Amino acid sequence: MLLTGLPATAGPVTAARQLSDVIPAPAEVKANPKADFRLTPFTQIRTQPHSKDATRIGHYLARTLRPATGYPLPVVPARRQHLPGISLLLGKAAPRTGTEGYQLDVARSGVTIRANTPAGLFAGVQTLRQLLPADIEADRVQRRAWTVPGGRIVDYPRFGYRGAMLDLARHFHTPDEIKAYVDELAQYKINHLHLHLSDDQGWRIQIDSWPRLAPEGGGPGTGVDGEGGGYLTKADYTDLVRYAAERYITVVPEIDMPGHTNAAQSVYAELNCDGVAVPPRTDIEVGYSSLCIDSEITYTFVEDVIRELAAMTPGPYLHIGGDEAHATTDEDYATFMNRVLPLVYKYGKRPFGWNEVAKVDPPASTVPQYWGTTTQNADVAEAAARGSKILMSPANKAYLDMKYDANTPLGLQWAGFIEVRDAYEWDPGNHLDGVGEESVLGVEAPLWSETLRTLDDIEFMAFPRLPALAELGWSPRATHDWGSFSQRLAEQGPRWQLREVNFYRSPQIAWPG
Ligand code: TNX
Repeated sequence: MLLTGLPATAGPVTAARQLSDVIPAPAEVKANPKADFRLTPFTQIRTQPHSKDATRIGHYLARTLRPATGYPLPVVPARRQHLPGISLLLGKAAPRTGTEGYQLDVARSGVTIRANTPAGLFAGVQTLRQLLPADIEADRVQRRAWTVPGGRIVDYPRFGYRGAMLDLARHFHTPDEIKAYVDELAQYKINHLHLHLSDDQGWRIQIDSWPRLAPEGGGPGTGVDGEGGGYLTKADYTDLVRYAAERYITVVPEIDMPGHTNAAQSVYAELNCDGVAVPPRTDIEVGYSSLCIDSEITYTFVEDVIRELAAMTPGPYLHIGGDEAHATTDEDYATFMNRVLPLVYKYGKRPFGWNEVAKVDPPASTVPQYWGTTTQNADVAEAAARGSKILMSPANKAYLDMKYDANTPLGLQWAGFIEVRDAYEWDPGNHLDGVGEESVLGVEAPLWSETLRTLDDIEFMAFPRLPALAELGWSPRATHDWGSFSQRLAEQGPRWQLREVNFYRSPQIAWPG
């Protein structure tokens, strides 16, 4: 296509953006083709006066836009009289934008993002970023026009919880790798990062009252095939929590129990019923380990871990796992959970558990996370009927560690192959019998690490499926449309390339170029 008024040296011209070309799809879009805005070397970023949050978000936006534009984009307090620019304002947003939404107005004279909260402002900034041409993601100056399509977006999420999970236990992923993932999550309006911090193959978080847990249970040689050693110190964890919070992402820590506990039981003999430490394991079998249900030291251990984890976690949730406890009898499982759930409340947190936790009739504020592959689960339906909110992660739709197809080099396939379209074509509010829209807390995309080593591996499994799940969590049901989604997704490809994010070139998507 021909763009007039461009310098002859303009870089590659990609198709003009439409106001609706955003993932996740915005709730309300009203395009006005006569109102396009163009960034110039004189554009200012103007933020809500006296708001530290707005200023920080302004600098985040400036840092995002400077490398490719080469423009200075100063961040200044918004005043009455001003030149064209991008304004980030708190307050006076449409009430339906709630606590995470925003309203974005694009006119020739400027872009204005209004939100009732900093989280909403940040979400609006992610939308603005996607509305600019893909070249905006380049790390060097691109000589071209930087046009934002005109009109108005009013946007807000369908579900309050939109999550991604990383398994640090099977292979440890470093804080820098986790941060790189967080940066990507933020762009798709994911607002929770669930960290699976312990499992049979590794213990990945420092616990002071059990000082050998992490250095030994997470030391060199731990992890699948002995290749995933490492753990987070408390300082690492606290820094990660802060980094995520600056991107409006809440960390949800998980200690998996009473099964998936071989690593802890290999370090501390007293956690075993016979008082003998089990050997460390580096294979990928599941369901063989169990804490000793009848021993008091088990509950001392669990309380110490929960207390320390709660103290370093500002977010409201703490995940206690509870899946695949095949080496624990049903009776013991109930005994264990009925002692441990109150401990989570005691330290001020709301428990999450994999859906097996629903078997013990937990309090309604406990959140079962559904990971089954069918559309029926009586225990979860009963929990919903008692008032529980359910987190939806059906393994045959939402598991990012499932292979795309038979040729995918990484991943597992026990829940089937999951191509992009499979990840997209389901309705979280109408997936499980007896669990309707109002019983759904949100959607989470778990990524288990049995086969993953590097950040490249993580990215290859997450992209392009993660944006599909992000859209199911954020966008209104009425926007759901594979044709539209697959086109919008195609346009993310060049952005990932420019950001050096690895992704699977799904044959279902017409990637440009
Ligand atoms: C099942 S999902 C598990 C994990 C594995 C995963 C691999 C769940 C709650 N438990 O222990 O890592 O499958 O896909």
